Amino acid sequence: MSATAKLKEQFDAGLVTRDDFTIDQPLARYGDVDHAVWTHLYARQAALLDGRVCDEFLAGLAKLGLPADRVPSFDALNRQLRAATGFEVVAVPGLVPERVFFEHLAHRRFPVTWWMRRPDQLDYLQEPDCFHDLFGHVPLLIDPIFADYMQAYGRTALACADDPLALPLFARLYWYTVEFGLLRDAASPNGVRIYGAGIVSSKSETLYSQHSDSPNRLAFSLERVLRTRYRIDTFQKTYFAIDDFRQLFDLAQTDLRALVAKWADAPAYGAGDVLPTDTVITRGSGEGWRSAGDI
Ligand code: HBI
Ligand code: FE
Repeated sequence: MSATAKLKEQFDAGLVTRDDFTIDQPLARYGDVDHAVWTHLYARQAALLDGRVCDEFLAGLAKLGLPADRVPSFDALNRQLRAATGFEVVAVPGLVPERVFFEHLAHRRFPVTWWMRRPDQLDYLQEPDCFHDLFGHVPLLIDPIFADYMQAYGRTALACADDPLALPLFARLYWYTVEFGLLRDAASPNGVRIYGAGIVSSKSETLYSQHSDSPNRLAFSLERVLRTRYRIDTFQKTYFAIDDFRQLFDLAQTDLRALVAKWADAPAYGAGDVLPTDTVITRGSGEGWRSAGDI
């Protein structure tokens, strides 16, 4: 559903959306089913992530104090978040236009979809819902280094938001770090731990990204990621693993604009490609991959 159609749906539902696409979180609209879906997903992921997700996520989750048994109030969690890194969560109807998204990140605001998925969407939904955004993304915004990266990413992407050739490269960087990033950890299965929100909020991708023989796991390289297509309809064919969050912060200090301009019209690599120059942590079998559909 397009952002405009979603806005109309929200307007028709009596939810007034401001110019920056934010709304007041309609706490009264959460029913017992919404709270039950949150409770189920929270319990499932919290149990699964222990020992698989990075320490910074668990520390952030503990510090945020997200309730396990009901959809959280954004105002309540913003008190912890603001005090920690100056970030705050703002409620939105769903995916917002890129420029709006970058503008919020540049000002330490993270857009969180207000509605919860239905019970029949527990294992997959295309558009991020409140659980994906809040449980998947927000605990890491408590980490000062990760928060700095998110703001630096937003600022640079905003500066390039009018360049249609640059946008896909910023989307790839976000996809292979914030959404599906891994951390190198020799003591963990396949030498990786999880930090990307798209993995953290998904039972099946939590298991697949760390344990499956199918995907490639490669050491993160900024220029490689800027040139690599990705999947939005299946598990990732390739995951990129950073050494630590300082590596993300440092890349945001490089001249990202110049790098994006350098590669903006270069041919992109396929989502499952492995190059001779790659540092391969594990080379995937490719089992179950679909050829068409790389974004
Ligand atoms: N809007 N609400 C919302 N959440 C996102 O994650 C989001 C978005 N709009 C655009 C967008 N992400 C992409 O541009 C990023 O993935 C780069
Ligand atoms: Fe997300």
